[in-house]
Amino acid sequence: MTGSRALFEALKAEGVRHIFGIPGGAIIPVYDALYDEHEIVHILTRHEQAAAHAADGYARALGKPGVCMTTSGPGATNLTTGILNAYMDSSPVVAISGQVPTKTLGTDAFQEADMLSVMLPVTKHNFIVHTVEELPATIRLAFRTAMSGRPGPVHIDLPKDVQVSSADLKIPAEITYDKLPKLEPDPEDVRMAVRMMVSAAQPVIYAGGGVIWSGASAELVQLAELLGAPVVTSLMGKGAIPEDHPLSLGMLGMHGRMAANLAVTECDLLVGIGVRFSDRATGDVRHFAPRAKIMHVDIDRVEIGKNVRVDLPVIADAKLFLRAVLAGLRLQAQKGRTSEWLERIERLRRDLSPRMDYDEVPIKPQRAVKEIMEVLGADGIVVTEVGQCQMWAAHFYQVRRPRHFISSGGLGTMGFGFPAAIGAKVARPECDVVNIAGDGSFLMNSQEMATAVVNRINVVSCIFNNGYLGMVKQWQDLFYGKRRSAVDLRGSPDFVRLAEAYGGWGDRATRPGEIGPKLREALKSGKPAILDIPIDPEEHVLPMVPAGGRLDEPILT
Ligand SMILES: Cc1ncc(C[n+]2csc(CCOP(=O)(O)OP(=O)(O)O)c2C)c(N)n1
Repeated sequence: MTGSRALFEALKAEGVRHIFGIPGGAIIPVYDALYDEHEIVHILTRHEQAAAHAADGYARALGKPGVCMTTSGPGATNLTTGILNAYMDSSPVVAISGQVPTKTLGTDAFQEADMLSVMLPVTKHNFIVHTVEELPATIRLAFRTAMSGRPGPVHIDLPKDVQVSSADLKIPAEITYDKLPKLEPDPEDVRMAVRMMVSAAQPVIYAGGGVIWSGASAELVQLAELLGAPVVTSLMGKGAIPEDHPLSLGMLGMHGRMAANLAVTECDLLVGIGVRFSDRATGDVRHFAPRAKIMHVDIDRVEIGKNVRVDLPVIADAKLFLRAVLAGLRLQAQKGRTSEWLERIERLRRDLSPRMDYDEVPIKPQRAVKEIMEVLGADGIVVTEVGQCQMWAAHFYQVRRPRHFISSGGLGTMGFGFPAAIGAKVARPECDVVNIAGDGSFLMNSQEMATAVVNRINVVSCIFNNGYLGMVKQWQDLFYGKRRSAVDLRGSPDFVRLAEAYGGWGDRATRPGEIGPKLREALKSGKPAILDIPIDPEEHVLPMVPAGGRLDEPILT
């Protein structure tokens, strides 16, 4: 068997069904083997960065690894932003790149890039396959690494001579990720956690992407209900609890909901599960949850104590921790909180619930989010680009299921949304997928309209078109005396005609009330679509906690 054939056999043993990529000289033997491969579908993107984002969106929507593949040199380096994006958000992307033959490594051969060095700081782990004999075990190890513990991206460098060499190779048996070992919590930590929860008067749960990756949403809701504790989430945690649940307060942080930020400020116990306590979530750490004991449950020990002081560290899989704690609480016949804290939470929810029913022209973004949310219901998947559009979605959109909100959190990568939406739709074709986009971000990977049209990947990009790099403008307006520097996006194409030029569906909604019906039309069009929504260009994302500010001191107007 050649290395190239072995690669596909090994990928199938990992359950791989889709690959996003672009070929080139150093990976041609693999693409030649692809010619005879009928079980794996290869989706040719128009930029390698988009292939990485598509694999990332695929992984986040499905809960399994997403795969991308490129040639060496520029093809491989084009992956870097997408791989770092996956790393920052703990997404299991496996990236495979061709490499120059082993005997020319280090000679500045044509399209040689030292990918081990490039990928080292942006991956969970990376490999170079030196001989064809190593290949099957390396693929297994790469997928295992991506999926075990805290998920993350892995890069495999595959020299051309390894692709064409033959050997008598044994491909490992098919894997099921559910069987990977999970990290059990220490029973003593569980006992302590139960004790802290029982004695708290005003507990808050802060849930993140770790809850979603461990499949612990049901347990999270049970804990919230049993404990009488509201749940706030990080950006990655959106959907961990249905956001229309009476105990859900939405996202916290810089662009979080006031109710979430105030509950964290007032609580006496904060239970962080699968979260990073990132600076965008905490604001000034000296004033973050100032009255609370902090419990931090994470599968990755390096996260604990990194950003905030922690009273009880627990290194464990979120689902196993939650199950153990639930068992402990039931033994204590925990009946839930006194009504005072829950009444306070209910008041915060009611009094601070954000307004979305604007009917002005130009359209207010809050109204646009409302109409999109009503069309998609609980089953649709929302992906976002980066900027104001993203934060309007994060603040206002109520996500009801895990894996139904996909956004670039840690890296904040403009151009992520559209290819990630393509990946999500490939992973979950039964779901409507909408990319909430800014005009600037969308243009960073708009060439993927070709990928979507050719492969009939019918996602809809709703472009919140404000003619600006809006989030930068917002910072300039608020913190730099309205000195708008290099944020005017004049020169963008007519997005309706752009969609049509690619053979997609395009239309524009200019008045409130038009977005819902036109989005329905787009979803029914049977084509990838763009709905251009000119929005009020002066609108800011508010409330906003300035960088390094206190969660209870937001800018309101
Ligand atoms: C690749 C990349 N370049 C630059 C930035 C810095 N940045 C953050 S938000 C933003 C503006 C985004 O504009 P747009 O996509 O139009 O969305 P809006 O904020 O207007 O909703 C910029 C330039 C970034 N996050 N990513």
